Amino acid sequence: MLKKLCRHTICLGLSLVLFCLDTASTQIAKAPKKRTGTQSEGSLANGGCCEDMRMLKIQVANLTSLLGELSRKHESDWINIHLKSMELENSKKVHEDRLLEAESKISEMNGRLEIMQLQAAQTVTQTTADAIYDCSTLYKRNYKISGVYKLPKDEFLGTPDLEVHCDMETNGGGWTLIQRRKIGLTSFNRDWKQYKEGFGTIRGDFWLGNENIFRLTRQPSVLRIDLEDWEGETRYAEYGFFTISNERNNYKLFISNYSGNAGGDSLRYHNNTNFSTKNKDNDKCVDDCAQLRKGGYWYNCCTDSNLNGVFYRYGEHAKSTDGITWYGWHGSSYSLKRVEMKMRPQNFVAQN
Ligand SMILES: [Ca+2]
Repeated sequence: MLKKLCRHTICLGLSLVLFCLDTASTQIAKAPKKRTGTQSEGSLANGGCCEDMRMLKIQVANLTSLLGELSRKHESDWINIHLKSMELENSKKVHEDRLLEAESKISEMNGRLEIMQLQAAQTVTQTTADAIYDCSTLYKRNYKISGVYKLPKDEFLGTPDLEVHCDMETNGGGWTLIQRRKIGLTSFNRDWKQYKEGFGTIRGDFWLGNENIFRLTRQPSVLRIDLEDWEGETRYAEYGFFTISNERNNYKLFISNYSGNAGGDSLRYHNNTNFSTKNKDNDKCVDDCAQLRKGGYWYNCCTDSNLNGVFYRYGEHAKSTDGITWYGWHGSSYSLKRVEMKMRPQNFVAQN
């Protein structure tokens, strides 16, 4: 019938051709519908269980998709947390780097200053005949910046060269430091030989050495002790007369003429006593004070101050009697944060 109709359309116009094509496409479209109908009739013939099966399959598919969604959400939450922690870690590192950079710049500047001071001190000795005996001599030569200097070897006095730390500011300046506690990494529980020769680092914590101190006190000297506690308060004690004897007399201490605001003269108790270390008990006690107080010092029986004791940090500083103590200010079990012992000649005159 289609063929017949199409034969007629050859003689008809273009509009009838279109009609023919339209009819044909309708016929073609109908064909698959018929096939589908036949198939579904076949499936229905299998009974009602298939409907349950279909529902179950749908439920399983739904649950699977729900599980997938949950797992994706979980994963994305975890990734977010991980990213945030990485972000925090990075910003912490940036801050740390900046801090390190600042610290290294400061230390570099300090290093340059120290080199300039050393060069200046060396130049002085090359151009003058007078010995550079201590920091007060340097001060008189117009070196008024606090820091590390090198005292040159002196053939006439028979003294070796020596690195010293000069305080050119406190109460007129000109001070040669003989001891400092401020960082706490250097142990002061040392033997006789180490206390004799000196130990530690001149830029940090150190003991200048009993032999050097003895040499420096051969001219009439003043001793000054600067103290700082963990609250940032400072005190000082000054002795208008200070000297120590030689090694044969156990570097015995002589001090007098106290002045200051340190709450009391906590070095007087140690006046006229020998120096003791952990391997040399020269104290006035049946006990071994150097062993008990863990330092080298002019121990009596045993202490009213223990400036070479154990460095305790904040929080640990008020528990032991072997700390860096000054009884007149904070008692027998408060370890100080910072100490400087320094000396200069009695005839020192501060300049403006
Ligand atoms: Ca003893």
